[in-house]
Amino acid sequence: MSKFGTLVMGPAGAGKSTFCSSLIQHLRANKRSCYYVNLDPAAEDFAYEPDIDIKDLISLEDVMEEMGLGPNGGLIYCFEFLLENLDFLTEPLEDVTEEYLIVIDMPGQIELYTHVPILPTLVKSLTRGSLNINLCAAYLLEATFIVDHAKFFAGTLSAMSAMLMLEMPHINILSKMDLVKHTVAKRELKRFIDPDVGLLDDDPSRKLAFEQPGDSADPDPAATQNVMAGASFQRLNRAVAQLIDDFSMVSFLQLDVQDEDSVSAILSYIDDAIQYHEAQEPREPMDAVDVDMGE
Ligand SMILES: Nc1nc2c(ncn2[C@@H]2O[C@H](COP(=O)(O)OP(=O)(O)OP(=O)(O)O)[C@@H](O)[C@H]2O)c(=O)[nH]1
Ligand SMILES: [Mg+2]
Repeated sequence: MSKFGTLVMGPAGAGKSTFCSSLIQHLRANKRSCYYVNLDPAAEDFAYEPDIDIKDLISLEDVMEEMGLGPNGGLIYCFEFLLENLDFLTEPLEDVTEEYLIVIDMPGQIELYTHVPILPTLVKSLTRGSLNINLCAAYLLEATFIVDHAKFFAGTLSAMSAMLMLEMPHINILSKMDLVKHTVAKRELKRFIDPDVGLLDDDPSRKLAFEQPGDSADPDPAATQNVMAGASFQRLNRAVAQLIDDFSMVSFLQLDVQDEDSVSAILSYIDDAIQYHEAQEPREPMDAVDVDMGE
């Protein structure tokens, strides 16, 4: 029996929990079963009650109080504790059947995705062994990041870092599109959907020091005036952006949680990535709809 799921990740406040709720709402409206797992030990309020909540194992508040740790160290402690007590997560998941979509809501601390090897271990235990869940990562980045082009590339890099670290099917999502769709032209938006390095040159908020009159064609990044003017930093930024652009490693889907079609489109990408529909039993038309046959 196969199992299917999505791991919803991204920086703090990117809209992960909101996306999980709208995904669950959409699944329910379409008579699909879903199994909601909260792995954020600091999360308090839920639109839908989680089927598994890490807080029943360990809460960030208790860890911070008892271990004298801050929020980030506390979170790492919670995940290490979860890895030592994986049965808490894996045992209930054993019974989840193939028609379910397992929706896993992750915390927003970025170091979890980039610095520490906790997540790859967790993902391996979910995707291999007896559970063998077909899992797709959904990495959310806030659309408002596009206001500052360098910040957008930094966010893109964090998405890429998670993608390379986890080695699993992965989609990137620009969330909160409602906040930018009336201010950014469609043509301009396209350059963020498939990130284009030229964005760094066009950023009105950051004038490129290299392009000041009198600069030589190939300035020395180590020269004091270039370092002081931020020119070396700009050059590094551009090299990193060029790498993302050259390899077409990252592209984004657009999410507007208020728009049912947008949530539905993202779900279809997830379904494709995990081959959800291929594993479902064909249903008789009569199963799907209750038909009143009359007397
Ligand atoms: N305008 C708008 N606001 C949103 C959207 N999605 C989330 N928000 C708001 O953004 C804030 C953060 O949303 P969450 O869903 O809690 O984000 P999160 O990624 O789960 O946050 P953490 O778990 O704390 O990392 C909340 O105030 C939401 O109401 C969206 O699509 N549009
Ligand atoms: Mg959340």
